[in-house]
Amino acid sequence: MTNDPYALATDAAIALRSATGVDSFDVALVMGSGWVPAADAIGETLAEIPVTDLPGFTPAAVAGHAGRIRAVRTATGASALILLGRTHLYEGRGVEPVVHGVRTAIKAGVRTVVLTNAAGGLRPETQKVGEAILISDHINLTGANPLTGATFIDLTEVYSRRLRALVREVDPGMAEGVYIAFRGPTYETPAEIQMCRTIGGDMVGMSTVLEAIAAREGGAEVLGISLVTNPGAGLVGEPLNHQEVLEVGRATATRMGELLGQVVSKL
Ligand code: 6GU
Repeated sequence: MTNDPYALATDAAIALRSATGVDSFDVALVMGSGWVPAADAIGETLAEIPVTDLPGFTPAAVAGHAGRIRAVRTATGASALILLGRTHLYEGRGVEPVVHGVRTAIKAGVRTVVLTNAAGGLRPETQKVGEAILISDHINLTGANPLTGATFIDLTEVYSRRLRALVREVDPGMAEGVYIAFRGPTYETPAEIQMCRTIGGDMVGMSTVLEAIAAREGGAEVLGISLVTNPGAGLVGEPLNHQEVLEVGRATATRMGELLGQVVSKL
């Protein structure tokens, strides 16, 4: 097996084509924790395989992160690749496994990448638990970057204005916000949450930003959506618990699946 991550993604895309019988994909959706049930509303399943059937994918390390890839045909005839679960930087395998799914999707023809996540809310004054928020921009505090060398790519519009406007055609009331990513796996301290508010964050999590950068490098348009599962530490209420985060995600998943299905059909 190659140790060039781009060649590995090409190999995975070839294996993906033969495993699913789909020649080229239009859109990829990465379903974060709690978002997996939303996948069912996006279209008719053509094939589903464990990610570990493809070169370069690592088994899911955390409960609630399924680690499967589904090929779907939408009502409008588009082919979608749904990644059920993702690899996180906090798993300690480095940055390449984190972005391998997005790179594979792009090698398989994808020009649109939808990244979903479960996030902490930094603005309990205006946000509700269970609310889905469009990501307008990000602040990458993971300390990592999927690119190396003199790849000075522009990140002025990582999260496409056009795609955000498409979502608002379906759900005009959806708010936008800036997503801050930490490496994890710990949740933030109350002081870190205060810092996030001060520097302009609206949501906080442990994913998405590296995949978004890899997608932009690959020339894809990116849509990001956070599901607010709880307020950040110290803002209000009880301390955080991973089980609660998963449960809140499940409750809104169906509604989000319908929204994503409608958005994908407008691409
Ligand atoms: Cl409060 N922080 C982080 N980093 N990730 C989260 C979260 C908080 N809530 C859900 N996911």
